[in-house]
Amino acid sequence: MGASEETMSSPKQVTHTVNIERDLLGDFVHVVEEAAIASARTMGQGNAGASDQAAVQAMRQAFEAIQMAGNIVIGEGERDKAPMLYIGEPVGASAPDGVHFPRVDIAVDPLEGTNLCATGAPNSICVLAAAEPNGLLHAPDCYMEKIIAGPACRDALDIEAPVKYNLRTMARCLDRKITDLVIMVLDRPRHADLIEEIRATGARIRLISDGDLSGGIAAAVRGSAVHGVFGTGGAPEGVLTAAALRCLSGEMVARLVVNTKELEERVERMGIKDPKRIYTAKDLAPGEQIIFAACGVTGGALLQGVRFFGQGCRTHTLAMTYATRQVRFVDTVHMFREPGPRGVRLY
Ligand code: VTB
Repeated sequence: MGASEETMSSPKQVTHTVNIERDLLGDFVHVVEEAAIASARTMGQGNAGASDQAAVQAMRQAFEAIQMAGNIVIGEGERDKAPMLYIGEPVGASAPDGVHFPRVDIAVDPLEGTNLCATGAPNSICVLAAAEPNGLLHAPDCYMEKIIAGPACRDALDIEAPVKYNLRTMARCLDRKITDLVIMVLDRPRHADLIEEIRATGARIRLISDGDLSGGIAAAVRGSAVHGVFGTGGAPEGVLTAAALRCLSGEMVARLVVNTKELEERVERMGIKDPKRIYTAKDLAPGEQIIFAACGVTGGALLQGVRFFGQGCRTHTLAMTYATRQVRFVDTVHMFREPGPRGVRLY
């Protein structure tokens, strides 16, 4: 270990030389792994609330060991509604007197796709994003209209343009025919017109019952067999998607759906001046340092689910950083006890 690294390991020095990505990535991988293991134990039991609860508790507990002054900016809800991981909750280990841990804003979706987990369907994941203070938009818990695609479509899509225009552009950017595109859309009545418009272009559609966040990440990773995500889903999921897309250099355009007086007031109270503003990934996750971590609960397009075996389990995590440009697929064997005669498998 070099002299400078030794200095870094002293908590007293941390505030002077904060590097969130380098110092906290491993800790955050552990957090999503713990949440995934806990919720995976509830897979298929048909109780989405219990699956979510398991993830929330495990995530909250894992945060307690991290040397950081964490602040939940996107979480389970407002303080009066969510006992844990509520918006504004401080998380992290308590610092000894005179020591200042680095300040980190954190967005969590402890279990994205609670119904997917509860029914054993693919693509449920445990997710978090972290950045320096104000590095993630404090989005209201409302809907967001989104178009998400990979790096080939950077700066090319327009949320105000017709669906046909965006699909043509995507096809051109990806150097393929529209009929070769696969577009993911949440299967909801509100998307009936959108689905018709996509079908009319000849593009192929994959309807999903939940999880436009994991779909959005998949769209920005080559080989996932998804080229774009269109439609309206959660705004908090939108911010998490944006954090991932910044790390993957993907394309995202989005707009909040503010369609009631109450929402208008809420959005204004949150300091959002123009509710019709069109956001890019950078607007939603403007951080200079960003960590994104997602661990598979049930296997899907991008990540394998948690696999339990006699003495432990195996998890699959996507862990990325923005400034230091790392994309890690982390395959972890968690041994609950000393491995028996079968030991550890290669994969
Ligand atoms: C959206 C979507 C999520 O839940 O929030 C959706 O972004 C809820 O939409 O990925 P509805 O109100 O139409 O059910 C997810 O699918 C899962 O959290």
